[in-house]
Amino acid sequence: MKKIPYLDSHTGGEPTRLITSLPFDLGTGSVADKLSTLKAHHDDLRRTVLLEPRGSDVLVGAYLVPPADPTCQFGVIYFNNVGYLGMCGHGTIGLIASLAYMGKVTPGVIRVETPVGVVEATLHKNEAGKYPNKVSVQNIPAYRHLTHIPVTIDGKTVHGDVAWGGNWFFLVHDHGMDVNMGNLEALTDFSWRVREQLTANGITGANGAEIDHVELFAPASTALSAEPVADSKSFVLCPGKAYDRSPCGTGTSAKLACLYGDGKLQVGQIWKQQSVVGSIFEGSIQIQDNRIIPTITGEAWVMSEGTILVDERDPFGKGI
Ligand code: PYC
Repeated sequence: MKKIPYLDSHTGGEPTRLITSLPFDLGTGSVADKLSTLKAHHDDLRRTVLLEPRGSDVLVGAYLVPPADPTCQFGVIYFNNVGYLGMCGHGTIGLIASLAYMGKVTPGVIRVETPVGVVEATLHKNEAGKYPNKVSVQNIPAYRHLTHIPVTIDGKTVHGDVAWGGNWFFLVHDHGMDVNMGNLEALTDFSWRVREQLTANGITGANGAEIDHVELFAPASTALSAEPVADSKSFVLCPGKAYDRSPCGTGTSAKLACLYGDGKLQVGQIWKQQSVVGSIFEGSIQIQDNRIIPTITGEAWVMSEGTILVDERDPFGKGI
């Protein structure tokens, strides 16, 4: 029986399953190189860890791997029900809070190598006796690639921007849909069809990269005071057709780049992004060498730890 320990957390409702030790060696290359090896030779572990009957489409996984960059303390590779992510904002907040729970990090700055670059997490102090769980992630540079691109669904044309925040996003405002929990099926169906249209029309990120996340924006919910609790609310559809329960860290980074491009966000200004389930990330940007560097802040909560057991006789042991 193969045994793989894991620790589950959630960040604003979106889960992250952390695997801290891999049952094989990925060599000494960069984290991007390690991802290539995983894809080529070990994809069955991703399926084992995340897919039904053990997991579900909603889960995002994180492999902790040794970094090649000597300035980094950790390396990480994120994955989901259909493949691998470049970066993951909610996952990095979950990773750092999980490492804090395990006693592997203390408040301060922690540099993490991902397949798309180095991110710098700041673990904030917490009250005595509680593991620190609030994390700010300074992401890799974000940018807008294309602006106001039309896509037609059932005769209705909507427009979106194509932006990079560690993954590729199509950000739509003029969809006219209710972004709330009672409308999840319609939001999912619409976003999926947008994604299909992007593919059909050859609309891609830079260098032909597939746009595999769709974000629908709407005004944020209001508090009892009738004031909005955030600057915006979003529904984010992930590559494997599950929606992000969190406001999506890489998606918020892409949004910040677009806002800055439109002159609607100043350097250092806080932008509060609410998810469809109501959780909130705070984001801001800095400009370094003419590049937009987003920082996303949120909280994660560890919620279960255990051991994955893989019985070689189990026909569904490596996922359905
Ligand atoms: O928080 O960046 C994120 C993310 C990507 C996919 C799911 N969450």
